[in-house]
Amino acid sequence: VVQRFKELGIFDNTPHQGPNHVLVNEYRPGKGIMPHEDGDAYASVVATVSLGGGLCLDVVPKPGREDGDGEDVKKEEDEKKEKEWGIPTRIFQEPRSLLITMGSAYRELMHGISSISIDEDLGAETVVNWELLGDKEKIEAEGGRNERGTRVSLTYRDVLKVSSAASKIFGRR
Ligand SMILES: O=C(O)CCC(=O)C(=O)O
Repeated sequence: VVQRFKELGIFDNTPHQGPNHVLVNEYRPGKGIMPHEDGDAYASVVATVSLGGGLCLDVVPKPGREDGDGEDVKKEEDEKKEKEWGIPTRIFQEPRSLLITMGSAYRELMHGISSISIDEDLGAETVVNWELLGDKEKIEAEGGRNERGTRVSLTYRDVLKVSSAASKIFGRR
């Protein structure tokens, strides 16, 4: 996998020019993860390999800063960008697919997975990567539904600060 990343140049511009961290997550049907951002500990590139079942990744805006009354206040500029990007949206993560999240998609948006067993209403209007899917026919045959199986995701990242204790043990920085 890492060799393929190199060929594709995914991590060419990150400090270690390759992933030094991989997180394995398992999602059984009905299990998800709250919308979040991945933060500053990593370079702003994530490569996600999906195995097993497919599911939708929800892509949502970051909340605005709160004003004194606890109301969300958003910059007009942010709202304009979100409109232009069609946010909120969904990315269907097919089995054996690779999703690369980088740049403003990494820094300016949040992602999460709904805790549901079936993704519904899947189609060109509601899934941003619809045209890129390898097997949309399968979803179409199910009437725009995806019954989730167990999905295992591998998320590869470049951790910016590798501790010197770890580098003594693993012999790498
Ligand atoms: O499994 C995924 O595709 C998302 C994982 C995730 O959001 C994370 O590890 O931060």
